[in-house]
Amino acid sequence: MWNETAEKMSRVEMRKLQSTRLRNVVKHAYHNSPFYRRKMQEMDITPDDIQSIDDIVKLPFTVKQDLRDNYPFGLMAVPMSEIVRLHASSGTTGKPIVVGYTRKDLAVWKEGVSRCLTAYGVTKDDSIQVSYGYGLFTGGLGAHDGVENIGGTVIPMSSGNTQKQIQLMHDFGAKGLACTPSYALFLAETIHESGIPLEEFQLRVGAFGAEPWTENMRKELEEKLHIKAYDIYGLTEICGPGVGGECECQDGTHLWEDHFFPEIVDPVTLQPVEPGKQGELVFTTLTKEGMPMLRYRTRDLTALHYETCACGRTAVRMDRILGRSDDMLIIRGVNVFPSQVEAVILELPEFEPHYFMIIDRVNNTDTFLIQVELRPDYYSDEMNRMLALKKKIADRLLSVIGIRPEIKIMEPHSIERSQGKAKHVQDNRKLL
Ligand code: DLL
Repeated sequence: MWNETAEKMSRVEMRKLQSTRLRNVVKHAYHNSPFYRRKMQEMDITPDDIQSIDDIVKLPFTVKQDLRDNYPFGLMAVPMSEIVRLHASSGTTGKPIVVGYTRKDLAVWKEGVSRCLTAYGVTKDDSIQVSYGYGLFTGGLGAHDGVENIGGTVIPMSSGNTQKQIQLMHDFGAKGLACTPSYALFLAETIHESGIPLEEFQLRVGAFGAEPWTENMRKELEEKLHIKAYDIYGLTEICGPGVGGECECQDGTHLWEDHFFPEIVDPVTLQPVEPGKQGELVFTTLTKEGMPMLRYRTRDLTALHYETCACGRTAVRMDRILGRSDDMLIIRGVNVFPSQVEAVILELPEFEPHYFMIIDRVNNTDTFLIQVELRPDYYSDEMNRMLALKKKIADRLLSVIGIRPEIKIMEPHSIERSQGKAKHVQDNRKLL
């Protein structure tokens, strides 16, 4: 373990540490962030009302719009002279959100990524190809710093230039690959097409995140690349990749809760839900200086488990992210997450893991089309066989998500490959 004390702390000790740190961060936010002071005054609370981690429920929530409203630097709680790095996330609409980090914030962030890498079995003897985008996106630089921090060798590729990625991964003998799962899939496909035998690569670990992915996608990547594929989770507002990561047990994503305190709340009532139950993930940064976040609503839907993991870590484990509440589609009244569609497509051997969903409204009725590529060995000129395959996938989707989509079987390679976060949905209804 990278930090055994923190990763294996007893739950009682952890609550104590979290209580001390919460008191400090609330004082810091109250005294140094006009935004939080106003919010707390509106709720008629002062830092004295926060004595232990149990008092966290008294604090106000923070949402993405608060960051937008205070663009660019309104939420900084230190003078700008203390900020050594800025990152930003554009989202699809409106102004970007901007996050500033002090030197200490960067150290905590690096530590989070280092804990993840160590949990995957990566050591200072390994080289890791970082194929997350570098720049304002936190993926590239975040993963980069984590690799350097454990003394490993970084290959700072950033995303894109896929042929060169393959060549250098091969020539430099990268042991690990850090990128989005969808880009990893594209890289796997490109390796296969290059004709270079997989045995000539030394890859054995993937650090995949930045977008929802399923267990079936994990299997696919592990088989196609002959690696162990691990989850890494994070978001710009909290620090970037390394808020948590999986361990060798691949049984939930450990969250580094000595720095980032997680809660699960009901997204409608905002009341806490019981451990193990699904809801919206909310984070409070316990040690952040530059831009502390109190009860930040991530919109990510998941559940938390507090039992000690088989690896010995006590750090809370998070289920795979089902999706974001704002990514949930309501089609003919049925709630559909793209991750559910992905799980079905990947469990059927006839189909490639490449799909695109188009939702529209015709004559006041929602239409739901899924384009999916067929594996070349299943291609046939016989109409009946193609119809049977369409029926098979539509039936399976009906039983899992409760709605029957129209299926369009696509030629190999016709669906656009992603080099960063994949885009799987086009909802034309939003344009109406
Ligand atoms: O995606 C940070 C990151 C970079 C994480 C590289 C992991 C690896 P944002 O662009 O702010 O930051 O997007 C954050 O992406 O709220 C989730 O919805 C989603 N997300 C991130 N990691 C995962 C994951 C980065 N492992 C948003 N599984 C989050 C599912 C994830 N969704």
